[in-house]
Order: sequence, then structure tokens, then C-alpha cells
Amino acid sequence: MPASKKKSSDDATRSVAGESPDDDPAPVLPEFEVSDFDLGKALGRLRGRHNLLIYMHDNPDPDALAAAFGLKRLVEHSIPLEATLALGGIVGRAENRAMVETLGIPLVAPDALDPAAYDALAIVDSQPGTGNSSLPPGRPVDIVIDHHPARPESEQVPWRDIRPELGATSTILVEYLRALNVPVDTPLATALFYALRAETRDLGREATHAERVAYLFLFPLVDFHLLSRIAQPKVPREHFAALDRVLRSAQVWGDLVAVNMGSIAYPDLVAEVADLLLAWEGARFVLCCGCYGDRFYLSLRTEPSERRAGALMRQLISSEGAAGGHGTMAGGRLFRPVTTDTERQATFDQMVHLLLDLIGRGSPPSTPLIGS
Ligand SMILES: [Mn+2]
Repeated sequence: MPASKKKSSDDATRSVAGESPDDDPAPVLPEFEVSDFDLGKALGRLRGRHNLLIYMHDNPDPDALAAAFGLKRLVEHSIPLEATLALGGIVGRAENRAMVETLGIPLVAPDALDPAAYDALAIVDSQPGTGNSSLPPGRPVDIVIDHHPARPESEQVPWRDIRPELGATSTILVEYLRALNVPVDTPLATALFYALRAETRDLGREATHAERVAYLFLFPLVDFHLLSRIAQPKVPREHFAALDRVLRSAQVWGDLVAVNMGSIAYPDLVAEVADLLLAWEGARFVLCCGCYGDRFYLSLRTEPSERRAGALMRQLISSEGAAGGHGTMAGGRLFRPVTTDTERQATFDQMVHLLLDLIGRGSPPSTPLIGS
């Protein structure tokens, strides 16, 4: 149904620019470009299905959470179907936990789920075959929506919308919701808005015109008090102790700063600290490593002038683990268990020297980031 014929008293349903009556002095939004993806056809293929299980990458970040939340809203609004969000790993970072709790994003842990009971599967902000999700092996996937480079495993997926040129997967979901005039309520708008902010560091990292358009569309729908509770969360005392340890352990090799964080409280702490350390004026590359249980996690950040984090991470990990990422940010995990302090240090040293080799820095001596 064309948007202009749809009557609604809810401000939240205000949609694309140019649809307001002439006497409505609503501000004009920037051009909303519709991609050539056939959303109607994609949704049509799901007719007759009853329940959709939506996966994200494990230890989901705000972009994954918001995209999954948005997809649930989109399909439930468009077809008689119920969607469930499957949580692989844990939501660890304080901001992300606050996002889930404050906005009521309904996540179900895999132990409580039987994928066989669902007749459709989706994955957002990741793809089949990456090794970083809890997708049940061997089951065909019906929907993949992502902004990471396309993988061969995604080729056969009927609803396949992969746009590596975009800064966030959430941008695609905003486009879908707008295209079909799906009401975007406060929690969903706030989730998508926070995702755009977090994923692009306030539109400064890998954001495109499409992210800016999505941001402005969501802006009047956001609850900024809720947003503030997410972006400035309260943290336990242990968080400062962990940061203190990390900052004292960080080492500098020329323009690379790297840290072996040892045992970490949650997997995405490596990404959180990598973002923090990139603030140092001398850093063009940041590598953070840490173990959650016996799983060895890596996070890599680069300055925008060195946009090859994804490729570097894939080379670092090669066939020994799962790697993903794009221009200035990437993550990875080793398949083999890493259990002792000695093993962690040896694996860290190996990764740092491999990275120094890959970026052509040789083997400069290391110095502590801060004086001891
Ligand atoms: Mn993303």
C-alpha cells in the first residue's frame, strides 16, 4: 500500500520525505534511495512459514542486535509469522547489556531453543560459514542480511541482501522498514539509532550517505533518556580493575599497540579495549587478545588510513580459527583451546609478530604504553 494512503495517528509511522501533506511544514529529509533489492518478493517467499529463528554473530554487538530486532518487527508486521532472536555466546559489554535490558530486546539462549521447531532461519550481520555464529550446521538458511564481504556459502540463500559498501547492517533494516511503512516504535528506533552510532563511531567510521539518511530518519523517534542509559551505563568496580590491568600490560611496537588481556570477563571486552586504545595518538594499529574460558579472542582496529583490518585478521588467523571484519575493525577467534598463562602469552607473541610482519614493521623493540 502506498504510504500516502495509509492513515495513522502515530507520529512514529511518519515515513519517507515527500509524503507529508503540502501544509505540513515537516523538515525535509535527505533523499531516501531505495536499493534494487526486491523486498516484496523476498517476503513473499516466506508466506506459509510459521516461525522464523533469527541468528546474529555470537556475542552480538549493537548492530547485530538492532538488525535482528528490526527484522523481527518487519516480518511479524508483514506476514503471519512469529520471529525469535537466538542469542549465541553472551551479551557482555555494559552498553550492550543496557541496550538489551532497557529496550526489551527479546533474546533466547540456544539451550532453550530447538531449531528443528522453526520452519525458517535467518542470520543478520554475519553469514553462513563464518564460524562465528550458532547457526545449526546443515540447515539451509532462508535469509542473510549483512554488510561484510559476501561469502560463497551465502550464494544459495533465497533472501540474500549483502551490502559490504554500507557502514552497518542496521541501515538495511531501516531501509526495509521505511519502504514498507512498518511502524517504528521508540525501543526499535532507539536500538537502530544506537547501533548506527556505535558501529560507525558517531558516523565517523565507515559511515556512508545511507547511514546518515537512516540516522536522520530515526532521530525524531529516539528516546534520548533511554539512549543515554545505554551509552553511559553503570559498571561494577571490577570493570575499572580490568581496565587498570589492561592499560598497564599494553605494549607499543612503533605504531602498533597490543595487549594480552589474559583471562577476560566476556568475549567482546577485546573489542571494547581495542576501541579505547585506538584513541592513543601514536596508534595506527591496535591488537587486543584475551581468553574467555579456553577460547582465544582477537580484536584488531586500524586508523582510517590503514583500511585493511578484515584482510589482516583473516591472514593472522588463516585456517586456525574464525575471522570477520571490514576496513578498520575486525575480530577473530582461534579454534584450538588456549588454557594456561604461558600458552596465552606464546599465542599473543606469535600474533603480534605475525601482524608486524604483515604490516611491514619488522621486529622493533617493544615499550610499555604507560610507565610502570
Ligand atoms: Mn555490523
